[in-house]
Amino acid sequence: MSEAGSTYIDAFPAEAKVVRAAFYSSFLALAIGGLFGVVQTLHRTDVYRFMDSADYYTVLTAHGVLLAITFTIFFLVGVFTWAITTSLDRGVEDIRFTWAWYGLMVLGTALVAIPIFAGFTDSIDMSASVLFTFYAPLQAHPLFYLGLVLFVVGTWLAGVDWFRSWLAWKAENPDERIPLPTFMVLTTTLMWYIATLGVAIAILAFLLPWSLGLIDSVNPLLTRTLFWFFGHPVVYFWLMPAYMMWYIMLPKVSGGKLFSDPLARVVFVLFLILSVPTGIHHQYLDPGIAEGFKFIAMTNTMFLLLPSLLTAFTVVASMEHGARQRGGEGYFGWLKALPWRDPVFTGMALAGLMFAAAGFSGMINAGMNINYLVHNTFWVVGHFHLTVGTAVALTFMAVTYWFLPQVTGRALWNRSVALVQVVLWFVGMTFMSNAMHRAGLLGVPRRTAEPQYDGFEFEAAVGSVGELNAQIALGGILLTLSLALFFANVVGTAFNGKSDSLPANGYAETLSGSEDAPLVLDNLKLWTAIAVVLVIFAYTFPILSIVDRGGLFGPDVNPFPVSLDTLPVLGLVLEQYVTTALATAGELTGSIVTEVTP
Ligand code: HAS
Ligand code: CU
Repeated sequence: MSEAGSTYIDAFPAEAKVVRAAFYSSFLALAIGGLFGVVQTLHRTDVYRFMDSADYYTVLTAHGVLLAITFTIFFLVGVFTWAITTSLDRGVEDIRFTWAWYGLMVLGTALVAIPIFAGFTDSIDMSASVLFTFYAPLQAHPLFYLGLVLFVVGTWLAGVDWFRSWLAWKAENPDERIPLPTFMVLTTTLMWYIATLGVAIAILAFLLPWSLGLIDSVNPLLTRTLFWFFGHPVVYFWLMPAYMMWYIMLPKVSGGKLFSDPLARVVFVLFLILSVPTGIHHQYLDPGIAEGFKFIAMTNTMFLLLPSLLTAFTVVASMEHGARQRGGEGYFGWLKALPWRDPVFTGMALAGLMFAAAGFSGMINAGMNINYLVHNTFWVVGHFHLTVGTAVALTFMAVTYWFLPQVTGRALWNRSVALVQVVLWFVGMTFMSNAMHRAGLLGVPRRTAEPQYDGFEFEAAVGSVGELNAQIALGGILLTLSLALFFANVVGTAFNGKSDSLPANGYAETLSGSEDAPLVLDNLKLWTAIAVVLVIFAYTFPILSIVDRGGLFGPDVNPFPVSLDTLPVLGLVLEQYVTTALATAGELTGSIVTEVTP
């Protein structure tokens, strides 16, 4: 680790610039995406509507893509670059390469944004209102897919950069264990490489050629399945950097040490192995995938709870160790000794607390039968605002208060504002996501601009739809206020004077260190091989049977939005239905008559 007293920017000035650029890119996405968030809550709840409901889906796409993809991933590539350079104590091999992958990610984002924003105006003949889950039959302008490809290739090259650093370090330190933060970055990157294969195939083989008009149709179930092959593990791509912070930063700011380095390694290995072969748990309600395959995905998902349960134990144990170092006592009394006035600590602790609730709603989603109750309802939206919207986003905001001085050399503008900000996020999210979960149980649908139907009322056993809407809108407003405070601190810090008395760069030490971890844990090749085998087991047969029945390029499926040409088709389908129904009714009556007539 770098010498005591020096900040990250002192030790690695060139790298600090890239990390800072990545953070600022991430915050820009957070600002725009966050603004769209409050527009949506107010629109859906009918508290304040100023846009056409048809534009809701363009807003939703921008909100989802900017927050779930741009904000999270730009932030995490910054954190990972910091983690690699700090824990290996060496700069990147070639800073031009580092800027190149960052530049590619920026270019990709710009290309994705153009068609999304063009969707707001009719004067530009372009749109990409396909939501964050961009599978067929929704179709976007080719620029959207092209931008996504460049963005993902940028992240792949970032991974190459991190692996290069590690290999160079390993050549000089052949007998040393992989430092824990580097281990976490490498396992996460390997998981990401496997996961993104699904989305790369979906885009390059199907969606991009389809939107370019090179092929007439695609098999929607196939592109959905390839999307979820990536769409589930991407959530761990967001979570694992947040976990990294809970393992290496939270114990330090709690005043203690990480309870167990070996357990942390086990957790990241489990994520590498199990994140991908579970994606079908997003497709329990998709006809065309046999129940058996769904059952396998469910079983894998239940095993995947294990690394998070281990994390809950290890991280809370580390916090307790910190609290006892600070004089905390008793079964629960130690909680009081934690540094609750420190926004970095409090933000992360509240994010963890929320994630405990998020884990429960995740377990409910994961149960095949109970999923039928919540799928496509507002419940799911509640779930992912606790996970990516709090466990991840709040952790990222909290650690920003630690990182900003490290990458700018300036003291944080205002710690009290930071503390209010993280608490406000927690409170806002408590209102919003709790009400979203409850609304989902009443059957209120997700992805809908106007969820209320004419002549139909959702019935609430407790409270009312009005009360739920009020909580959702209130929560959304508190979250927006919280974001405003966050940006005040980011901008205020950027304009603060340089400071000489900043905390040194570094992370938590361990109670039980890498010397206690079996060597096999560092065998990345072995874990990757097992991960690949499990993916082959989980996906080969479902994909073969989807292609077998629906064809590689599918039946002739028209892209949405549906044009009027489809109306005659609908007429034909209806006619078929009626004829078949009449015929069946005729046969049935016939057989009943034969049965009752002796
Ligand atoms: Fe999920 C849907 C199942 C975790 C994100 N999920 C989604 C969607 C998103 C998402 C975005 O099985 C919607 C996608 C869409 O648009 O359709 N999810 C799970 C399960 C987990 C899980 C089993 N999800 C996440 C994470 C996400 C995320 C993490 C983002 C980062 N999810 C599902 C399923 C669906 C789904 C189905 C499909 C639903 C449908 O029908 O559409 C598990 O990984 C959760 C495990 C977590 C735990 C909690 C452990 C507790 C900890 C806290 C420790 C406390 C601390 C603080 C540190 C077991 C680690 C202590 C503080 C003190 C003061 C003491
Ligand atoms: Cu999932």
